[in-house]
Amino acid sequence: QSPIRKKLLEAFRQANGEFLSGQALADIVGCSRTAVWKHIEDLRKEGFKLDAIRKKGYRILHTPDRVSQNEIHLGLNTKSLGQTIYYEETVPSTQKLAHQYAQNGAPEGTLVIADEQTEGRGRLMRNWHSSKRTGIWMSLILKPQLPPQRAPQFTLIAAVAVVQAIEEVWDLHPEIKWPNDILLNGKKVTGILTELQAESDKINSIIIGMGTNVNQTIEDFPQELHSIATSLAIEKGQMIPRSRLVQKILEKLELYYEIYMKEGFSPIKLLWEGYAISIGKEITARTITGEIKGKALGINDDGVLRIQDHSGHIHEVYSADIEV
Ligand code: BT5
Repeated sequence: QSPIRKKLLEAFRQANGEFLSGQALADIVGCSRTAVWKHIEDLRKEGFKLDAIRKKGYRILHTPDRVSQNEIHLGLNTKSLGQTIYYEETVPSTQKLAHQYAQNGAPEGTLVIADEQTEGRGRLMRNWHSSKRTGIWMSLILKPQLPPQRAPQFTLIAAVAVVQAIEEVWDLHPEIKWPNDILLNGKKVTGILTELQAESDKINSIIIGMGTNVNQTIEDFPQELHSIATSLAIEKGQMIPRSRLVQKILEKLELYYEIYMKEGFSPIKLLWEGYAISIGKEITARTITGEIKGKALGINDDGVLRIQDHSGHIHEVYSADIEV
């Protein structure tokens, strides 16, 4: 992504659908009018629709439903999250790629996003179905100066951000199933996978993988997911531009990440509890070491789930699959 392209898109964003003259654009981005024209031609090739009217200049009429740097940067209102974007049409897994970028010194806020994943994964190496151009498959790199034990909280911060983004952009009302599922009408619309590169006492990078089903129809999912998965389009009854949602998720995540770094986990916890299902209910938690049945009391200040079994004993569960 050239800096000129980024400035150009930012100028169009600020113009908010109004015309900008070729000269004004040239001044803003600091290049010649011919160079501006070339960039505009490139945008057209990528599916942007631009009006060009003599004496008035250019304006953007339509942005394509793609999730490459251009579409995301046009209208992105963040300081650091998503300011660096690596977009690929197809990758095995954005998570895997983000690990590599993080290792090679990618700055905080770097986003890795793809239109398709051929080996998308969930927790415990499960598969994450990521069909082409239908969803948001992305991994975000953060570099908080924190001890590694704080990492699970990032799944909950991300969950709050995604829920609020979906609420604000599409007026749907998702719920969170601890620790990492976002549901609409009881079916999974988003899964979150938080991973770490850390030393014993400090985090180097946190990699937050977020997979959201956006424009799938039910036939786009494999049979085994029909009863457990849904997409925003299925719930809303209309197709949805993915880049808008990516922007909103990044904006919300930046906001709550900042609050979290300043004020700690308690403000996030409050919000999270407002969206959580299964708190206060009888649940079964399947962990890798066994099953715990009991009442979900809530999460503690580390984001750990507390379950009281029938003998009254309280278990603290770091990761599990929950059944209500
Ligand atoms: C998750 O795991 O929910 C975390 C998913 C994270 C995916 C993102 S996409 C970008 C980044 N790159 C990656 O490679 N991964 C991350 P878990 O809680 O283990 O749930 C996995 C289970 O969800 C599977 O076993 C299926 O039952 C179900 N599942 C698979 N694909 C799904 C989909 N597209 N929608 C809903 N459910 C799905």
